[in-house]
Amino acid sequence: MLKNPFDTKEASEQNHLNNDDNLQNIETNQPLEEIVSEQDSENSLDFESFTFKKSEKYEYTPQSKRVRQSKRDVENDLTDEEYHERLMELNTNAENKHYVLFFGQPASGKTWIIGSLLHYMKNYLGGTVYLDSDKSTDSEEELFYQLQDRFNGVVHSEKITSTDTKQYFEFHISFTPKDSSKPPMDIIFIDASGEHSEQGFRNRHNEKSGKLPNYLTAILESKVNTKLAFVYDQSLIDEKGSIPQVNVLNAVFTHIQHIQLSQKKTFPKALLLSKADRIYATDMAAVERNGYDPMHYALEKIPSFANSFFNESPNNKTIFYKMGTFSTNSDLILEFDTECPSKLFRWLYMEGTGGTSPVKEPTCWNKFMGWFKGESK
Ligand SMILES: Nc1nc2c(ncn2[C@@H]2O[C@H](COP(=O)(O)OP(=O)(O)OP(=O)(O)O)[C@@H](O)[C@H]2O)c(=O)[nH]1
Ligand SMILES: [Mg+2]
Repeated sequence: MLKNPFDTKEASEQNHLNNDDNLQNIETNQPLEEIVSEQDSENSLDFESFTFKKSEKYEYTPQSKRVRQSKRDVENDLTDEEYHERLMELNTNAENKHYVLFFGQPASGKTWIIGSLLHYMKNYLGGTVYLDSDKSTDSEEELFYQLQDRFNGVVHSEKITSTDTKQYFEFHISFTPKDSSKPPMDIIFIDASGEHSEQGFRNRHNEKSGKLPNYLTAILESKVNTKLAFVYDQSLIDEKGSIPQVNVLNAVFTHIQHIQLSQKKTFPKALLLSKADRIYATDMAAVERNGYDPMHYALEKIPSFANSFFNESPNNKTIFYKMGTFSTNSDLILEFDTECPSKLFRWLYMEGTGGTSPVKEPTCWNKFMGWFKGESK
């Protein structure tokens, strides 16, 4: 059995104990080998074929009895052996796994964007959507419900805080479209702290810097389908002593280029201009100057990143990402807007399925009628 690199030592020991428990007779608590030998003497059946149950090489533990991890601890990098095991785990059934990685500075809005996608998928997207709890840690399940509550406007829901730098989160979401002719999809959203993106930028005073944490490179180097979202928040001010936001994005982009070149693959990419409600409220002149085009806006604001990003491929997308109306009092969403989450999800699904749309697309006639009635989309 593959060892889970995120498995703590105690958890593995506990797991082992559970396995031994499985070998006990539930009613008598008598070890199975004793029962087998008793039965063996009673009748002359050959029990040799049953001995695999006690074999040290193969001990099956049902999913329901495995010890659930509390979190994905990434305080230290994976060792070479753990990295190798993680790659093997990722590469198993890789073609059916769709990872989505979010990069960007702390507080740029990554966790909230993931929250908005999850809220859209659970509440507005036609089909069955659930978090696969068998593949989740306790922290992931907690954050999943915290995000749901926050977007559902539950009054005493906990606030979403800055993502912990000592762990990262995988949301394993299973999506089965209502229309059975459309393929189901397992999407795994990765929420990492902004500090882990910053780590990509070389700082001579920090020996860990200059490369991405290796739990992220394992995903990038594996054979799973991976899509990347770069998050840029124009409302964040580069503070003295901190790494400028555009340098973080450039550093991550460069690491991605190296992986792409060495492995001869290209990841689909999107640039999300986050907190677009704030862009519209405070930077409308620039939006107008750029003809409401997010690509031109990005080229004006962060030319060094945007040039490379858009020149890499015409398929690289960008969007002013808005998720609704925020309260001026606190980070409370007053009204949810499905437009951007639905566009982002549509892009993810279509990239993952080779062009199938997750929803019933309007016909030319419907589009015309919508336009006739004054609808913009
Ligand atoms: N107005 C507005 N505020 C937003 C939006 N998205 C996020 N925020 C606020 O921005 C802050 C940071 O958002 P997060 O999603 O936690 O940022 P992050 O990139 O995950 O940050 P780290 O986890 O520290 O890397 C939160 O206080 C949110 O309330 C948005 O679309 N509009
Ligand atoms: Mg976060």
